[in-house]
Amino acid sequence: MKKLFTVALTALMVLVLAACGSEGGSSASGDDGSASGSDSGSKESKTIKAGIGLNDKHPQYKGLLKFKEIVEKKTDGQIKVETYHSGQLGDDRTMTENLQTGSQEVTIPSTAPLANFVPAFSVFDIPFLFPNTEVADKVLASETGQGLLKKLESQNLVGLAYWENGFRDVTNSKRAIKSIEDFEGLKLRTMENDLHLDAFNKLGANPTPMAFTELFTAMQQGTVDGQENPYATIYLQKFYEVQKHVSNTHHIYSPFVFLMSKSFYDNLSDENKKIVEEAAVEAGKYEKKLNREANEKYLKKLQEEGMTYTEISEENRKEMKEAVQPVVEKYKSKIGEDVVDNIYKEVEKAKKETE
Ligand code: KDG
Repeated sequence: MKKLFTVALTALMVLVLAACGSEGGSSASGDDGSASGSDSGSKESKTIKAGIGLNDKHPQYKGLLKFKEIVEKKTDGQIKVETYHSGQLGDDRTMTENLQTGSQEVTIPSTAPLANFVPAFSVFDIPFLFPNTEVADKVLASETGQGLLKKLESQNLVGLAYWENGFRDVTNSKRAIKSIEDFEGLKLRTMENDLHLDAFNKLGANPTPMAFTELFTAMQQGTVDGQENPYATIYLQKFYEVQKHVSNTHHIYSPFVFLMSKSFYDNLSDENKKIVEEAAVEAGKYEKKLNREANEKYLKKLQEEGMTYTEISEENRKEMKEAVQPVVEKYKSKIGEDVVDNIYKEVEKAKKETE
């Protein structure tokens, strides 16, 4: 009897030890972040800290949530994406510097502030460069457009995709903008970009460069009379609460660039590099779709919120374009003669293909 008890106890202890061993194994593989518990292989467990300047209502943030969904699903939770909006991690310049130092992994600025890191991106600040979104899409997808993204690598940045901010329109609290004369003396906030500054000087305005995160307060306090952004931003950031007039100047088409820290990207496995690359492109298509739908419907909503809309005639728009042409010549060498010449060629090619 006693022997039987000893054997049973020994068997029980073996079973208990075996169970501990496997739990230890599963918790060990769980530490690798292999949520499915599948063969761990060389699993990597990383977190992407992603921040933008616009708020959580904007298509840009919805696009970022789509990126998060795709990456976390395709990496089986190995890579987690933390999302931040409304400048919680800083303004565009600060967040881009965060990527360079490695304290943040993703941000999605407009090309205008990005030109402070890679001057060639100022090519997209050439006023009236793109006549419509069809031409913009083709040029950004062209060898010239994609080639610009490569220039980011020298700044410890990786440009994974172009997303869309959109055609920019002027708002202000003083007067209707119908012709070039109406810009005279207007205190207009511009993005932190010298070409924008010079262009609005040429139009007769009194421009002030300012981070996006400071803009609403500056308009509220009258530090600036006006600003320029796409309708979606004007509406979703509630600029109608502090601005009276909006005009369809459509003076610039702003791309966003989905930026990743190069030091982070380089340390990803080849499989996960492919996942983040494809996720940035797929989420960008989603963001562009939402952004175009938003820009279609929000001008009407701005008027419903009490803003006065003024249509710019083609003749007056042509006069504005002619007035700022000398600025383009001035910045050609800073942007790169080849970049400017090639982008104009791509625009002409895209115009022919979309006529
Ligand atoms: O982070 C969002 C900004 O990059 C974007 O809104 C820039 O259009 C812009 C502006 O006016 O600053």
